[in-house]
Amino acid sequence: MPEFDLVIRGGTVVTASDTVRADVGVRDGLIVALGTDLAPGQTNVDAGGLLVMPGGIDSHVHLAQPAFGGPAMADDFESGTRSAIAGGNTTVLPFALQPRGASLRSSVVDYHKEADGKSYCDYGFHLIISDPTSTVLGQELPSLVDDGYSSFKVFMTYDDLVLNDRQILDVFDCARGCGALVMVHCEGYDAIRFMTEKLEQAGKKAPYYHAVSRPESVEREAAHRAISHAELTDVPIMIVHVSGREAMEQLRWAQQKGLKVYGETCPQYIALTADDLKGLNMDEIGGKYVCSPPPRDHASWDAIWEGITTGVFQTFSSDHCPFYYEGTQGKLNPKARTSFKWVPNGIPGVAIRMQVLFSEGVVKERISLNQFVALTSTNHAKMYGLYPRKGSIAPGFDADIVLWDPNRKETIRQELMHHGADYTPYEGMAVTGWPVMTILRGRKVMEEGKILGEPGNGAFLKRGLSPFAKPARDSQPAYA
Ligand code: DUC
Ligand code: ZN
Ligand code: ZN
Repeated sequence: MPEFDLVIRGGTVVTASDTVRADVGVRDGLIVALGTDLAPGQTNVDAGGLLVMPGGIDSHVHLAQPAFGGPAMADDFESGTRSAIAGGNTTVLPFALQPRGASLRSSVVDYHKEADGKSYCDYGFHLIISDPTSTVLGQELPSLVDDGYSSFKVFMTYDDLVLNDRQILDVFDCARGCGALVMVHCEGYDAIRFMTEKLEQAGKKAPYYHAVSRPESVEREAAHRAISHAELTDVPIMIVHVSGREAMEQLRWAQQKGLKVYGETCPQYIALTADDLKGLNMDEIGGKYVCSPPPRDHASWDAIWEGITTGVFQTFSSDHCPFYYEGTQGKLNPKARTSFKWVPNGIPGVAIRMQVLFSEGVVKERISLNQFVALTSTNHAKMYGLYPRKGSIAPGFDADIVLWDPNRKETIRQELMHHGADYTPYEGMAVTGWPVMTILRGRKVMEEGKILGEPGNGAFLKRGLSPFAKPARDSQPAYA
């Protein structure tokens, strides 16, 4: 009987801290050895010329989320996680959403039904809180955190999700009590409604005006408000999908003040611009790029890189939120043709997150290989209570591994995405660096673009508390 089930031989192992030539030995789904000249395994993979990195962890994806009467999402757990492994990911964290008036616990039970037996990769759930009643805050959240749902998301906009300031403060205070990390969608609801009404009155209804209706100031104001509320309640927060300089500088300001404010950014903020929303002559093609916050401009890309390279951002996620383009469920649905405000917000990206960061970051020498691993895997595991099970290559970790060809030149194309959406907003983008094999707990699930895994290979991850959710030692809110 060979000592190892799998040996990955002759590659360059990259973690968030080290880059070494080593073989990796896997047994029973775990990494059990790193060394040179390991004995042959039952299966042997030649990784010569390849990077051997922790599988991607995408801590911000939306799959099979309730549509509130709007167009349905283009990905369920099956297609969304298939796309994830095609892109070199082994874990995703989507959101169990509480519709207003519903119990959070029953929303989680329903979301498990969506996921059970369907996932190609491992997954955990964040909780979206849209109705923070006293039962939710006093009973449901503490018990859900104990059960492994250790992070929440709150929204500062959207009719069906927006929380007012008092509700945000209550959720923050609750998170502090139960040790959960709160992710915040920072865009100001009233400012967006005002802008939308004014733009529509002026006849400015094309998809491009989605970006005009949510300028950077709207994101900056909300980010500042969220930071102030986090300071008042003395609770760490994670500001997600930061799009440009204004919000990035709010994060940096808070971090320099010593507040525990963490940041996430995404491929759309270094690879797309608001001009993409113009389509051809302000036509409907621009709907393909409608997401929130909207993509900005080239100067904003520079600001996002400044935030990535100086450590303002800890995680690089896709915010994969796929909708169809064509058809009655698509971004081109009849209502959406009447105004940008009806175009569903969100774009697919889980299959290209890592390639975009590698190509724009590592290949262009903005970040090191080790920073790349931190931003796409290790920091997600640490931030969301999955470390030290996920996020590195060392004995004892799950054997979640991506083999990466750093020299492979590819053009991003719809047929490589394996997602449910009928388009990719990155169509035609040239990248260098591509995942050639994805290994989930020791099992090959993707090789050279072929999906080898099956729905149901992925397991639910009960997460621990985030060490990042701990307030600074000895700190207290003034009311404690
Ligand atoms: N917020 C997200 O986090 N994802 C997609 C749409 C949105 O507004
Ligand atoms: Zn959001
Ligand atoms: Zn999102």
